[in-house]
Amino acid sequence: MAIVLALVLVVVGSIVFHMLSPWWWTPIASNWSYIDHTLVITFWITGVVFAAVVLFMAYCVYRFRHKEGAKAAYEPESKRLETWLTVVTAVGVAAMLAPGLYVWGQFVTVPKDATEVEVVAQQWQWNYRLPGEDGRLGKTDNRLVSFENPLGIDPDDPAGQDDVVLEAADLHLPIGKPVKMMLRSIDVLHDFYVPEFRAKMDMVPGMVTYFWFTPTKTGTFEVLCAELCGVGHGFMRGYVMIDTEENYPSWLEEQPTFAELSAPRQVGSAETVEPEGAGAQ
Ligand SMILES: [Cu+2]
Repeated sequence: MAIVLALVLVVVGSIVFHMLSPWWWTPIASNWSYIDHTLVITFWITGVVFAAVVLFMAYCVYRFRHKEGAKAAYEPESKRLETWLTVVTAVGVAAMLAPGLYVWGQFVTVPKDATEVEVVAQQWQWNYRLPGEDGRLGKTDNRLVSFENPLGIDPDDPAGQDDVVLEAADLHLPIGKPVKMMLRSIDVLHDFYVPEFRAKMDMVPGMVTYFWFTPTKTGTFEVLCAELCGVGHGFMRGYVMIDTEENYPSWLEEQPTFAELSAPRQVGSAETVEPEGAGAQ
């Protein structure tokens, strides 16, 4: 009887904990409420199956408890039961997978009016690149990455000259505008994750992964790396600020472009020629 009670308590306790849990997801700040719906569907299906299986166990422990003289019947196969279980399991698994595939299709189908925003991960910081006035991002190549050119932007591509470069800085985005997040890594695997946007994706060296979303709330949202990427992984954090449409342009204007960042550095390197020569003596 104690085991029966314990099993029932596990079910009731799990449901109560789920309902009253303080560890619930953050308020959503993007268009991806679909992601939440898929999670709720999964919770329902796994929750019902979990409760049914454990309660069935409790029932069996009680109903078929030891009785003097009672003998267990040996029935290794039951076609009816197997068919029934196979069908129910298949339907349950399909019901969990189908919504995910449906949402995934939308997650990577970028609307035409989305602005391209590049996220460049490295050990252990977040860099970003926004298109300049031409609305296009210039070409990049990881072989061009250097101290002067941390994002590896191709200096020969005119489209890249006006690109806004944010090195280890916070990203700002305007509210209500769809953005295509293009994810790159210049060293190891990382994963761009903003819980409030219900969006995350791996960043793989040598390729560009992407998803899109529309910010629906202004505010400051934390960026986390969701892929163990070395000793600094836990400190690989940043912020995305969602600005109002009026505030956004004033922030954008103040950010440096690739051309601006390259120019003073060339002057700087010319100036350092003399001290270098002096140092050699
Ligand atoms: Cu990382």
